[in-house]
Amino acid sequence: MIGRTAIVAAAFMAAAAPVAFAGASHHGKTRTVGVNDDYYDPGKLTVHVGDKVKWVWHANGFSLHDVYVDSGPTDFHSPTQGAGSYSYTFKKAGTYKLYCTQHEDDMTMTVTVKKASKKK
Ligand SMILES: [Cu+2]
Repeated sequence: MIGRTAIVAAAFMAAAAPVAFAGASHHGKTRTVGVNDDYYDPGKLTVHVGDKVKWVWHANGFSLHDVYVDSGPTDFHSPTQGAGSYSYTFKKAGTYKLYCTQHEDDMTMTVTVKKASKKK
């Protein structure tokens, strides 16, 4: 009888574990930011840890732009390009000040990353 109880307990834990994991994790969303001449649209964005931000170049192709972290919990940067897209999944909460190295005074944006929200 002890053996059987242990198996039932193990089966219960195996069944419960994925549910607990799903409750604690955040299913990431994707937010899109336009890269234009010479601004990001939107210039401010709030996301959660686990969310992906996809920057899509709408520039005319003659001007090159990129996405660089000026200050923030982590560094990342896109290639300098005239077209295409670049995606980054935020893993650390905090405030990221981003800029384009080609237009550094004019072309900036702020991404606020909040801790992953728990699903109800
Ligand atoms: Cu630029």
